[in-house]
Amino acid sequence: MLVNDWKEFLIPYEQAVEELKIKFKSMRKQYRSKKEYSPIEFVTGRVKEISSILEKAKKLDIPLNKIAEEMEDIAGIRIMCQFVEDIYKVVQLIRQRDGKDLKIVYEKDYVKNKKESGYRSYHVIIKYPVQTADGEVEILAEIQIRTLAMNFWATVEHSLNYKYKQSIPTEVKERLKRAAELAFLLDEEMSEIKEEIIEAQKMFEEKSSIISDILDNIITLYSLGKISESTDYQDRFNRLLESGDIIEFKKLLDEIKKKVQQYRLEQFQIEE
Ligand code: 0O2
Ligand code: 0O2
Repeated sequence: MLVNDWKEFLIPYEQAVEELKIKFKSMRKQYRSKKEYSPIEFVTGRVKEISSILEKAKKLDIPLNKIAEEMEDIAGIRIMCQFVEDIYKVVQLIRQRDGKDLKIVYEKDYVKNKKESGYRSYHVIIKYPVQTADGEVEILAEIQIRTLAMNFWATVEHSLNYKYKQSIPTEVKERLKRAAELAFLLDEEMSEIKEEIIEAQKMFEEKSSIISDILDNIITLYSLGKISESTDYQDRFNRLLESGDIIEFKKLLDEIKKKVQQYRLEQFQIEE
C-alpha cells in the first residue's frame, strides 16, 4: 500500500478512536456530575502506527488485504481504573451497549488468567460502525481495561520489549514477572481499603467544590459593590485555608450565600 492509501485506510480507525474516547470520558463525567464514584479513572486511545501494523501482520502471518478483518487492535482504547473490581464494572458498562452503538466480538480476561509475561488486563474486542463520507464502515477495535498498577507494569514492560526487540534477558524477565505479582498485590491491598480511599477522595472533591463556590460568591459580593465585606470574607477564607475543616468552610459558604442573596434582593427592589 502507498502512503496515501494507508492514510485513507486509517481514517475510520482515527474517527472510531476519537468517538470511543469521548464516549468513555463522558461516562466518567456523568458519574462525577452525579457526585458518584466513577469506575473509570482516565481514558486514552491511539491508532496503531503503520510500522507496528506491518510488524504485527508479519508476525501473525496476516496478508495485507486481510488486515482490516484480522487485526483487532488497529484502533485501541485503554480505560484505567483505580481498583480491580472497577474493571468488571466497566466491562458490564460495555456489555450494556452491546448491540446498540457497538458489538462485542469476544472478551479476554487476562486479569484472572495472566499471560506468561505477567501481563494483566481485560480485553474486549468490538465491532464499531463509523459513518464516513462514503457510507458506513464497520471496524474492529480493542478496548483494554486495567488498573493503574497494571498499566504502570505494562508500560514499563512494553518499553523494555521495545529496547530488547522482544527478547528480554531471562533475569530481567524473571524480575518483571515478580514485579507483576507485586503490582497485583498492591491492587489487592488497595481493594482492602477501597471504602476508605473513596471516602477520602469524596471529601477532597467536596472541599474543592465548596472552596470554588466560596470564591465565586466573594467575587459576586465585590461586583455588587460590597468591597469591604468582600475583603473581610476573603481574610476569613484565607485564615480557614490554614487550619479550617470542611464544616467551617461549609458554614462560611452558607453565610456568604445568604449575604449575596440579601444584596441581590435589595438591588432588585431598588431597580423596581
Ligand atoms: P485532564 O483534565 O487533562 O485529565 P486528545 O487531547 O484527545 O488528543 P487524549 O486522549 O485526551 O488526547 O490524551 P492522552 O495523552 O491520550 O491522555 C488522555 C487523558 O488521560 C488525559 O486527560 C490525561 O491527563 C490522562 N492521563 C494520562 N496519563 C495519566 C495518568 O497517569 N494518570 C491520570 N490520572 N491521568 C492520566 P484528559 O482527558 O485530557 O483530561
Ligand atoms: P501494542 O504496541 O501495545 O499495540 P499475542 O500474539 O497473543 O501475544 P494478540 O493476539 O495481539 O497478542 O492479542 P493480545 O494478547 O490480546 O494482545 C493485544 C495487545 O495487548 C498487545 O498489542 C499489547 O498492547 C497488549 N499486550 C498483550 N500482552 C502483553 C504483554 O505481555 N505485555 C504488554 N506490555 N502488553 C501486552 P501489541 O500489538 O502486542 O502491542
